Amino acid sequence: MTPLSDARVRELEALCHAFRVETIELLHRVQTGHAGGSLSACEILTVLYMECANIGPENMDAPDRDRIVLSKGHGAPMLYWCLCERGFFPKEEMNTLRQLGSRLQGHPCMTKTPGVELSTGPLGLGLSASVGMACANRLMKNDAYVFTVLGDGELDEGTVWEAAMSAAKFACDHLVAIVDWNKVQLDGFTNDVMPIGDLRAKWMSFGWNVWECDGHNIGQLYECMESAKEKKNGRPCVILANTVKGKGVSFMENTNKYHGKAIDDSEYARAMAELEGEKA
Ligand SMILES: Cc1ncc(C[n+]2csc(CCOP(=O)(O)OP(=O)(O)O)c2C)c(N)n1
Ligand SMILES: [Mg+2]
Repeated sequence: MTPLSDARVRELEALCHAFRVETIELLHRVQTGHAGGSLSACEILTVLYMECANIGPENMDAPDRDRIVLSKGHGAPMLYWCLCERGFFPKEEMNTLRQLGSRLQGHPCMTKTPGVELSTGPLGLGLSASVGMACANRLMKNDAYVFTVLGDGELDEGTVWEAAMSAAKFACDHLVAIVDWNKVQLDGFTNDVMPIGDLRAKWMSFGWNVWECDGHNIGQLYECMESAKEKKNGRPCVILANTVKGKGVSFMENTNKYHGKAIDDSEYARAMAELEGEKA
């Protein structure tokens, strides 16, 4: 595997910075939406959509396209920025986020929103559906990958582990799960709500290949995703991406306070001053 060039890494970093600014502006303007989990998943979704997954408006109807499932559906704003960037719908439509009648609801809708592979929102469903997609691909002889992005709080759902066992049993080696491992969920720190133990050992014991990386490092994410695609030992793959909830805005980082809270005017001004300062 050839690593991404420095120039491409810098381009994607700039894109992620723009996504962060646009997310804060948008969520402040519409006074709704999940900031923390969107900022945390920014690089994961960007590297998937811009580099590692073979998916775009041009092949959306092709059965052998790769699929991306945002199982932590509340991260929808960041997913929508990536879909805009790939040309699935115009950027102006983002202003309709979470409005009545909009195609861009608070959680992704596969029947309304172009590019969305699975409707999500209720946590714990995405991996099961992804196992089904991976098995169907094999039956249909599609050499395609399914990438599924999960939250770490989402791992408290028992269905995730049922799906993990099934993926191993059915030898889904074209399935790549990515855990947005920010250590925080809606109600507080993940370890306080439900201690998850040794996450790496847990996935390995469920029969998965495991990678771990800095989930805000474009180059590392790319290398893990490409290695997972190349690995063919009959086991599904998981990438434990160490992230920071609210990444990029200091007072939103490492807290559940901005999980789903509307951004007020003074928070908006502080966040923008920080983000703009970073760019300069
Ligand atoms: C089945 C289910 N239970 C509860 C919720 C409410 N809820 C939405 S997000 C969330 C926390 C998710 O935490 P995590 O998976 O860590 O996401 P992130 O930190 O990336 O935002 C909860 C409990 C839900 N969407 N679905
Ligand atoms: Mg979390």
